[in-house]
Amino acid sequence: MTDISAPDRGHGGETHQVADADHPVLTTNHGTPVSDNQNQLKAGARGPVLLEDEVYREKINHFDHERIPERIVHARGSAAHGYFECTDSLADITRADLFQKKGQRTDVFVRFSTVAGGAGSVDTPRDVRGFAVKFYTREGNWDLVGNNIPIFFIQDAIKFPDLIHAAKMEADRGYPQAATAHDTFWDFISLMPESTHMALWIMSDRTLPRTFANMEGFGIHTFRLINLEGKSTFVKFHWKPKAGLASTIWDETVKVAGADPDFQRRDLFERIGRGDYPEWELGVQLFDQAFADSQPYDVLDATKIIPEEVLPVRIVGRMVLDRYPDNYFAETEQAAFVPSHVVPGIGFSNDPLLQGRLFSYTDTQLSRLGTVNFHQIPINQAKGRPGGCPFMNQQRDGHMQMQVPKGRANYEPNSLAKVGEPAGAREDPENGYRTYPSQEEGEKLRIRPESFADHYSQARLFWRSMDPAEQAHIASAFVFELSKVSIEHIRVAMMANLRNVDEDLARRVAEGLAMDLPGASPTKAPIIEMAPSPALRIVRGPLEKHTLEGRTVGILFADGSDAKELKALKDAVKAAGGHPITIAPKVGAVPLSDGSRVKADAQLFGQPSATVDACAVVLSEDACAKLLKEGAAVQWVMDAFGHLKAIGHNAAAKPLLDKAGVEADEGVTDLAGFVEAAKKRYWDREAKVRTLA
Ligand code: HDE
Repeated sequence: MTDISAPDRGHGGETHQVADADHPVLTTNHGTPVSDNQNQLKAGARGPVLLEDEVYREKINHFDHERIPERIVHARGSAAHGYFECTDSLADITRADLFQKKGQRTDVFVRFSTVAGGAGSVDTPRDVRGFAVKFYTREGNWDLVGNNIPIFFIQDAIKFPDLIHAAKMEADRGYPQAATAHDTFWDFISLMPESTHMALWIMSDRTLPRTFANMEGFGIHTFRLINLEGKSTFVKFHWKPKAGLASTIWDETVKVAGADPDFQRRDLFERIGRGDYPEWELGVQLFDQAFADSQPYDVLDATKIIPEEVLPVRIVGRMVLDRYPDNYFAETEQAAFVPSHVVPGIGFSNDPLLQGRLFSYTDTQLSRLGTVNFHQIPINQAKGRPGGCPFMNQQRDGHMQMQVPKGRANYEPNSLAKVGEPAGAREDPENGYRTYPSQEEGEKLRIRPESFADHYSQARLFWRSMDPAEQAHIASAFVFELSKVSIEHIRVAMMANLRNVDEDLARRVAEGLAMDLPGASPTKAPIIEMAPSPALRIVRGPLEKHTLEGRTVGILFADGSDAKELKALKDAVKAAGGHPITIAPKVGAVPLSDGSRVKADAQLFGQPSATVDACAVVLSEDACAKLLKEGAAVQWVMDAFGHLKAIGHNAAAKPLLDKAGVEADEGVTDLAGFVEAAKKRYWDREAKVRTLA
């Protein structure tokens, strides 16, 4: 019988050779070489397939089981490897290995994520971003599992399932995916005044980060650092992005979601690929009980910040991400972050949100990864020392056990050494992990402390710390989200809460919805006036960086564009540290003014201007005349203007700008002034292009 697929495969009929690294023959999982990976085993060429076909059965059986349960929250994530370097020793404050010596490096694996959407959802919804760091220290793994916002929705972990159920797609209809703009989310928030502060943060530009490299990260809770003498210092952790804080405009982020659902994952991959390594500084806010007692909020309440102006952030290290994972599933998906995994020198506070998390994460790994041996998966191994940390104990067996422990010593203590047999590992009272012996006493109670009762003062602090542009974004975001709420009393309840934050905010939201302002909701504690914290701003804030470094510049060109102009522009963008992306109506070969033909990096329809940080248009008069009739080209420029980006153009491109409604301002420039102009956004333009609340 002739096999029509046979000529494509080698090996058939050759001398017998065993599969090995030099002869990488396809095998089954059990090592049997495979002769044919194209056809099932059949009785006759056109006959029925045979159940005995192990090659097919094993392949499809493994495929059927490829997926594991996605994370119940933070399912959509992207990760990278890198290192942490201590830049300022904290040896007097903590004995944690990674903070001992300036210059000391510790490997890390970092996973960024959105919270509400499933693993296949888009990268750019309005959502909190996870910022989880696994430090492979020499004394075991420390997981600092944080977010890009320094506070949380709730004060007690027992409310977490309710929060997440309310935020995810609605139970009966199965939508919306990765969005908070729906009834059940705002119903829950409106009934939980403690989440008002977080509601302000998630309506701000913080939930629309431009890229992962442009986000801050926070440990959120108060933790402890413990030194060799056993002294404890309270600490809050901060990650400050070297690339600067940067966010997108709502309209822009919606368009990015459509154009490139993987926008932030792709950015991380490409950024690392071109050596533009994302980098953060690690900062700490250190304090003692006396400081905690002096503050008008409880440092154990995760809905509160300690303003940086009150307690400055001390920079103690930097983190560089310089390697993209080799395999998404093996590393990013199987990475198990567990906040209870700390190392000697780091401990917990009594924050009831943190304490609740200390149980949840190990538990979730068991359902997600399916075994108590998840620490043996390569990405989760404690590998802070060459050859791995010497982790040894008497825990044994379990699903997917990968280790083959030797000898009889599977219990401790034992006296097997006396007969010359290996005795296994022993405890180390001197150097082993010691919990800080804080004094605790009290009645068993299921209550919230009085010191957690103030839900509005810091929401007000946040609102009043914002730049006017950011305030307009927040008010407009509330209008947008509440307009998607169909049950009217939920909107009313939310506005009643907002009245306790700021009258102007509440009025703007009510006007935006064309609804009457309700009376303020009752408060359980007096609202206090706290000094604004400019450190909380993105727009015109201390971390807004005017630079092209690490940023992308889209250059729209077409047939007949001036070759010299194009080259000079690309060179200038690169010289300023930017990444030029040339975009043309056809990608394969674009004829230029000098007769040369160049490839474009991207096609006009596939790379809307929302996907780049600054925009330039270099056209010939003929091409410009054609593009005036091309909606995608007009939209490209219109969006660049609407998203407050710099637009550089040559003289021939001017009619396209006119058609797109571009008005002259500081950010619209000829090509000579473009590179300088491209380093920032033009917030003052916003009033011209949209009506904000
Ligand atoms: Fe999480 N969270 N969380 N969370 N969280 C999970 O663990 C949980 C909270 C955070 O990239 C889950 O492995 C409870 C705060 C990140 O793999 C789960 C509470 C903060 C990630 C879980 C919180 C976070 C998670 C789901 C209330 C910021 C993704 C999958 C007490 C400080 C880590 C998993 C990654 C993931 C529980 C609140 C950050 C179910 C019970 C506050 C970045 O265990």
